[in-house]
Amino acid sequence: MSDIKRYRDLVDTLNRWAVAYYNDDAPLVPDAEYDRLYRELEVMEHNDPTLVAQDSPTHRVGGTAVTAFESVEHSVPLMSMGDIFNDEELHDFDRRMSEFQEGIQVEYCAEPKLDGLAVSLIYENGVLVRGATRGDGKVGENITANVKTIKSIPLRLNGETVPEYLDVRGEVFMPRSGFERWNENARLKGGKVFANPRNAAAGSLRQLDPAVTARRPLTFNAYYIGECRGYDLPDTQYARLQALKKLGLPVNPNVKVVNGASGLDEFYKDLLSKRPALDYDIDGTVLKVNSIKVQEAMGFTAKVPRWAIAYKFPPEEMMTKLLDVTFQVGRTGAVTPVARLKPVYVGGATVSNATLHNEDEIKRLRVKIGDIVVVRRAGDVIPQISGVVLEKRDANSVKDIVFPQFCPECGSKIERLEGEAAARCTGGLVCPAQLREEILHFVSRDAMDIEGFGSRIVEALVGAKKVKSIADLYLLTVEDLASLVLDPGNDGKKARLLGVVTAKKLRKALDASRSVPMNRFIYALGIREVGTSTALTLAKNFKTFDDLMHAKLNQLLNLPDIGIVAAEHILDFFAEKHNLEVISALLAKGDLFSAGIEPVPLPQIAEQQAENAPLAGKTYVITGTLSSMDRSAAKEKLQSLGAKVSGSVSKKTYAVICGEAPGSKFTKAQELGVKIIYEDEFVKALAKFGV
Ligand code: JCF
Repeated sequence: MSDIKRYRDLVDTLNRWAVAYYNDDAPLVPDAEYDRLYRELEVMEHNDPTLVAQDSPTHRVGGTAVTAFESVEHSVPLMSMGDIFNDEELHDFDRRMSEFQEGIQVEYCAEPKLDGLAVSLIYENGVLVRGATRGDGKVGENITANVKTIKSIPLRLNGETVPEYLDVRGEVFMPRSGFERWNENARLKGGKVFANPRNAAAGSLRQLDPAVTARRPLTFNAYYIGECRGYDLPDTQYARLQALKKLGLPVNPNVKVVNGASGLDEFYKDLLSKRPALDYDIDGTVLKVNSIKVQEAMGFTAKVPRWAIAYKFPPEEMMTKLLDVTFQVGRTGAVTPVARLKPVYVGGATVSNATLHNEDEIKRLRVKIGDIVVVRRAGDVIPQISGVVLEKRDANSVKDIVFPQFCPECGSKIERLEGEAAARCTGGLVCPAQLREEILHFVSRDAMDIEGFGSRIVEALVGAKKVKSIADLYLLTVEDLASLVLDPGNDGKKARLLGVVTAKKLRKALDASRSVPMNRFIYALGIREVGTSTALTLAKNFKTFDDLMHAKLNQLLNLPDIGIVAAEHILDFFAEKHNLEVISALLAKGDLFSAGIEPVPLPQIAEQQAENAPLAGKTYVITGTLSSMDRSAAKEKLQSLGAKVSGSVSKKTYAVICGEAPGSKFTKAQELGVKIIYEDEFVKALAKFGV
């Protein structure tokens, strides 16, 4: 093969593989094979620079830096769109579209509205020759070298027949996962931290040095054809997007054809509910009349197409005033600063409190009381302060946030351990806030699910010192409960007695909660780092609660999804004398006033089949007398590494552990050719795994 032919072949192959990898999520070859051909291409280009093609994947890493971007004119302007914000405006839009077509029910192509930067990409005979920013719509900046570094943008279009000329428009954006990874790394290494994915994408795309752009995790979705020559395009918006996809251009997977205002409304609501789970930011939906013929007939106003509209979501960020900061003590003693805000409507709800997380976050934001702050509420996530509008700060009327040194609830010293973000109240048992939160967690729906114990009642129980631990809940009599005085809540309710009716309900709820699936009981204990899913893992892997209480470090570490941090919290929890007392009180049975909780074991996962355990899937048999440990200890150690231990040898036996004076199992193993491991080897091997 001639050099030129081989070169062309390499470029085409690598580009094809890149599309499969980045756009179709379906790698055609292992990474190493891609790397091998890529290196061959690099060598060829190095030896003969005249070979270098416009669509060479080596452009992906960024070429030489420029001092300024060149201006380029768009032959067809990049449009913006009108926007609407509510149902009424949606119906107005649909009515206009319908009236244009004699009142028929209109078919629409509905898409997510991506929150990135609009770009135009020009392909000549299938080769990417120019990338440009939107600019003012008529004139943008030439960012060809930068867009070539974006892996999901094909350098050459796919297929036998490609347009002679294609000007395709779409959005460049940074996926949330990439944004978070980037920022995490930047915080660690002291690099540039971005405010949000949109800023990150904008900053990354306008780099004069394309090598910088190449390192940023950008991606692209195509959504519109500005101009196309020498290619038969289908006659609906939706089909055109599919055509772009066939050419190798990435198209958003959430695009749909819907009918009428009700179809648009349903699409909008569905997308709004999917929004938190998407890996990219969207700020609404784009709704287009699907028929291209109708689009062309309707045309444009001075600024925007008549046949499309952006139906925006309620904004997730709004400005408001930070009135004060208070400090809340959680169940583990963690002290959380809470921003008290002038109420503001954001992300579909009125917000008057937001978390400030911890002391470091306050420092990072440089926020002061009296500042105008940006409140962010995305999905059902707790509202946060995402920034300060320094522009609006009046230096005379702001004051510093002072982190307390003593617990606002019990006066104990607040400590911050090295390497921990949270400061904690050291009060433990004496801190009413910790007990209150512990009880609220214990009774909550995913835990013991004891109905009726709201924050007002729990506050009163703790305040009146009627309970000193979660176990005391079960000792409460109807009289104890009925005589509780409920303080006025901040909901305007007056102080009053709880009363017998409610008291009886609560007592009944307590009694009904005794028999509880083990995972809920584990979760209810409030062990740090043990959420519902970890609790479930523990319950499935320990036969009894007692087994869990006596678990060893390596047993915990062998379970899926349990890391060293959670494992250590679990060990610490069960090593704490007070916790053991509370657990023993919770499990105590016998007289009328025992709590008598009954954790019901879950069906066991077959003897520790944890996938990542070192001996998972292997069956061992022990024979003879071991001198360094007894047989049950050997069995436990093997099981803790994920092995199965069986009493008889078969073809399925992986190995036989052999001590002094072995019996018939030894001979059977020899007959079947099963591996035999003698005690000294066995002990050494165990030591390697730290058991
Ligand atoms: O996702 C977007 N931001 C977006 C912008 C999607 C579209 O389909 C667009 C657009 C801007 C103009 N379509 C046009 C015509």
